[in-house]
Amino acid sequence: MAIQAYVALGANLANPTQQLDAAVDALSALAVGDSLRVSSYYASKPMGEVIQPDYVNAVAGFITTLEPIELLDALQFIEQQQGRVRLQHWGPRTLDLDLLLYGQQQISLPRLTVPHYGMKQRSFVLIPLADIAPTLTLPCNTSLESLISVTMRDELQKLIE
Ligand code: A4P
Ligand code: MG
Repeated sequence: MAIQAYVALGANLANPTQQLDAAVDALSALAVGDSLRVSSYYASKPMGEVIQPDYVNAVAGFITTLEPIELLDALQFIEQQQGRVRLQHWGPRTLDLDLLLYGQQQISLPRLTVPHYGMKQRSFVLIPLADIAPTLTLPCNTSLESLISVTMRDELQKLIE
């Protein structure tokens, strides 16, 4: 079955934009036909207490025939292939690919929770998602538009259209 999936991309390397470009290339191989859509890239301040560089975030949407766990495996493979840059031994992972939505399915497995647990609160997820899916409604019946507040736009800086 063909399902519309959305994936959040995040990186905070010295050159995270290249990281996202490489991830987008890899994601295009998972997409049915030319169904891949990619949002603008946005710079965002790190969420959370950890002191770390600013992020570049984006969202990609595509139609896939992979089952949810197969898709998660594919995303984790891309993280491993292109995400990990060994600046130091046991250094941090610098590409994050989160499965936001898998059609209208709600999934609760040990390895996979969909919709992604943080997506409704995160400007760096909601705003790029709205670039490619402005009229989207989440499985909980909430419209994407209603989750986006005015101040969220101020938290992001658009880098690339
Ligand atoms: N997992 C469960 N559900 C999912 C899902 N829907 N998509 C499991 C992907 N993975 C899912 O993830 C840990 C485990 O979650 C996986 O093994 C998978 O089985 P991870 O990517 O290895 O670890 P993580 O990303 O460090 O943890 P987590 O909780 O996903 O972190 P977050 O919440 O993604 O936060 N600030 C800005 N501005 N921009 C960012 O992108 N990202 C983070 C990471 C922190 N601050 C940020 C950003
Ligand atoms: Mg993650």
